[in-house]
Amino acid sequence: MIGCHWLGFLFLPLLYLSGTAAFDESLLKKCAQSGFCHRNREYAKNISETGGSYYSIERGSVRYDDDRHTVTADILKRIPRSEGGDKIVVLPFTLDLLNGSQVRFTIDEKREVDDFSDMLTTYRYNETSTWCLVDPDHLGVKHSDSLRIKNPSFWNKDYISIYDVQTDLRVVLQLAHFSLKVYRHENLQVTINDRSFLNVEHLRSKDEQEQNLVPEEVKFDSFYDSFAYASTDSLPFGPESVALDITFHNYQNVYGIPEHPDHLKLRDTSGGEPYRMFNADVFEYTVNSVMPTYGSIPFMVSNRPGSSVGVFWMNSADTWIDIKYGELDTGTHWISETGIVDVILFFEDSPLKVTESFTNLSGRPALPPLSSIGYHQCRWNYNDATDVLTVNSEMDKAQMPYDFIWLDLEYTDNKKYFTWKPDAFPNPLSLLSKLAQFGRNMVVLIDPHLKVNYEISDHYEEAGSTIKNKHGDSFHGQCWPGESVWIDTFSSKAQKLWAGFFQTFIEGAKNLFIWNDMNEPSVFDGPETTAPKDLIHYGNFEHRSVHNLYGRTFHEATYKALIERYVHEDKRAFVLTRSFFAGSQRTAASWTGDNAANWDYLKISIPMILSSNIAGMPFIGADVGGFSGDPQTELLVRWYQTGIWYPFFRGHAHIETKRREPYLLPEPAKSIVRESLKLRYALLPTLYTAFHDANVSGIPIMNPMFYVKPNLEDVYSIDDQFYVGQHGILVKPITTKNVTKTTIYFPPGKYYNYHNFDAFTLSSGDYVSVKAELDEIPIFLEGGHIITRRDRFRRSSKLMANDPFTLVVAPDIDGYAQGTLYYDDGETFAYQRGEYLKVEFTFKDFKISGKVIHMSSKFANLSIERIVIPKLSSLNIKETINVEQNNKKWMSSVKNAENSYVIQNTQINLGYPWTIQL
Ligand code: MIG
Repeated sequence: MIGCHWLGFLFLPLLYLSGTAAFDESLLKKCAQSGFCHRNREYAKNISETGGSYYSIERGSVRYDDDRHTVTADILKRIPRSEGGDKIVVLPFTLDLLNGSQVRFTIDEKREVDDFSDMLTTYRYNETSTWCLVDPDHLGVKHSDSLRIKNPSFWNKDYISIYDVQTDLRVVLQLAHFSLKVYRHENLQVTINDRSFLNVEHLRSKDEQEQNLVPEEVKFDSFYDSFAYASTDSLPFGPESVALDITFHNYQNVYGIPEHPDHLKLRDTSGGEPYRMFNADVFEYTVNSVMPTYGSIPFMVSNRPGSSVGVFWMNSADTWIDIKYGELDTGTHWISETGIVDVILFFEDSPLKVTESFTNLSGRPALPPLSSIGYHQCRWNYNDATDVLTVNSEMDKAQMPYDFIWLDLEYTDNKKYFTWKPDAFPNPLSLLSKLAQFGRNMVVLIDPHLKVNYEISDHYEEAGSTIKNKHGDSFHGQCWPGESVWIDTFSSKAQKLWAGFFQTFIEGAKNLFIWNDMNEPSVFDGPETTAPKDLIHYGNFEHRSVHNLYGRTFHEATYKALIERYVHEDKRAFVLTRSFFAGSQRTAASWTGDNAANWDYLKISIPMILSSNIAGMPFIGADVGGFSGDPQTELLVRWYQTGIWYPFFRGHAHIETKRREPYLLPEPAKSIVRESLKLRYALLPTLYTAFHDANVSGIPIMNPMFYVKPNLEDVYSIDDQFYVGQHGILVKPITTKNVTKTTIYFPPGKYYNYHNFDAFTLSSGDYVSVKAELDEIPIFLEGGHIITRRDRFRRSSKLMANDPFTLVVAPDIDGYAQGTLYYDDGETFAYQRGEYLKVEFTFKDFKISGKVIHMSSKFANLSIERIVIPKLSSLNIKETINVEQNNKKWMSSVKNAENSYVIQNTQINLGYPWTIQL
């Protein structure tokens, strides 16, 4: 076996050199090779045939807690025995109604033995929710007055019903054959255990295996892992999966559960592989597949006109999900290797509300530094300080704005994090201060694997704060530095140590931020290129229980460390993480990992990013250009035209690729990309407002069509076009080679071509053919919105800080438009103390006006320099026009352009109300 591992390790670097995009799928398990996945699929198949039922609620155990409005009970699992009598396993169950519109239930196992292992706690890991929920003890306000529990004499009945008067939500718990049904407005939405797939593999010893199976169960790989790379897994608890089915009634689609390289609308998995959530290092992952990638958020959304539901499966173990679309209903089957069942169901009017409620519980995305939504220039690797400064000045020469330059792996001295390659980077502080002069920042890579025998790893091993192997010794494995140990960021001691190293790392630099790569974690000689599942974390639980959560604990430790480092400056931190889990949005940005320079990866980047956006993790992007391989010029141009819409926008390239910084492009490609970069920068105010919206309500930054038009069934499967924030910017980037036109689906309404204000109106939704030469990005403004721009070219976002704004008004059919602008210092947490500006703009009855929602004097003098308004049939503007503000009136000149008027040099102060009557 060891030999096999080493072979894998030796071949890996070769794999990285290969030019063709392909992931070696034999490295990862298929469901049929995964013990618990296979067992549960078989169980589901068999139970569907036999109609067997082994789970019921014991009536006498039901309690209702008046104060907490929690129902608790025991689910009994009955295993028929050949010698007669049933073996009974007790599964404690809880049911809560949260905020009137969320239903939480948990199923645990009462384990009779408490000394099953010397090394491990015996109970099932139940803390995933503590990580997932911002405030696990106070899940929002419960409408205590509006709750009614029906059938208080439930012991005579077959069911218990809980009803919330305010939200008209009814939860019905069936006792004899355990099931849970949720009705909203008396309309059945969701059933749990509709198909009887509930399966809790309770604790048993290998010797007792036979007596502990129900007839529909199979034994495959219960105590041994036959997958070649995983056969050393000791499986100390044997089989212990949890699984159940969730049926969405009258819903014909499901979305979410990132991250998979697949369409936005999830596929029917019957007859194929289930979607898997298992954070893994998947170089050149397979496009259009259900394979797992670097991050996972076990949150799913389903939508139909007028109502939406969400499912949050709070389990951080290896998890598979089967999906079956029926004629009316959608069935899902959730299978986790271990842990408990801990689920929150969401019931709302729209998908936007579902994501909002989800992030209310799981945390809102951080408001990042404004600069971090500018352009990031990265490459594996910028070789030395001169290289960095050359890229910096070439970008300037080419008039291409950017904000961050990145250093990948090779800046370190022998892959020892917190060190620098001495000859290449003799004076990092001076390099960083040079960049600071241009308002620019640097990100450097720091990973969770620490080379053995150097200062940092020694500290960790001495402190006992590395991940342990099954014998309780520090785990050693192979990664970039060779033999390495892994920081165990489940321990607060490990986190504190981490923060300490950042305090002294390039002391004095204020523009240094961090990239956490390889935190799935990637272990070259480990099973499925990750950590063995029987490693042990602080708290004495197996890695198996927390695998998908580990990456998050690491990037959070980094985030905290940066916050501490910059505490005097009160600075926000920027951390990029490759691995993520539910809750990662609170502290980090992410990207879709190792894609390749071909059109398939460009195309798939859009649904991948949309899926993360609806799952509360909006600050995400894909490597522009494609990580591995050399993009052709056309592809690179189209990728920039797409990338400017990614919430996280970074050009990146593999170490074996040719240089491809955008200034190296030949003309006209170079100028086209320059224009794209400038467009991104011009739209920063609108984007930053979308980031603010995400920060306060958790809503997506890049929105699927159905998030903006939830009642329009025509858009439910569209995932190659999207809206930017809630600002009426509709984009369909070109992701196909040799294309000069495309068709876009437009919902009913009035639209303006962003580039020339050509307007058209559709009374019903329709596909419209649109021109898209290489220098054209199809962008449209939907009538009803006012967006904000900054049109002056600067080298970085920081240098735009005092620039005036441009408003673009896009009236709807009724001549109405509205928009908001959020603005703050872009760097510190002062906004949390009220230092920000929020302004609302309205266009109504041919009057444009600005209303101040929140004003901090710091920003009062920012100004609007220009207002663009398309020509409307009944509008005839003269050469000058009156602006009114603060009881003063003055004239502004009006430029008569082809399809629009431009009110120029308006000299409006953003911080006070104003009006212009056209
Ligand atoms: O195993 O640091 O996904 O962006 O350039 C490769 C080198 C390690 C993987 C990341 C990629 C990065 C590369 N890293």
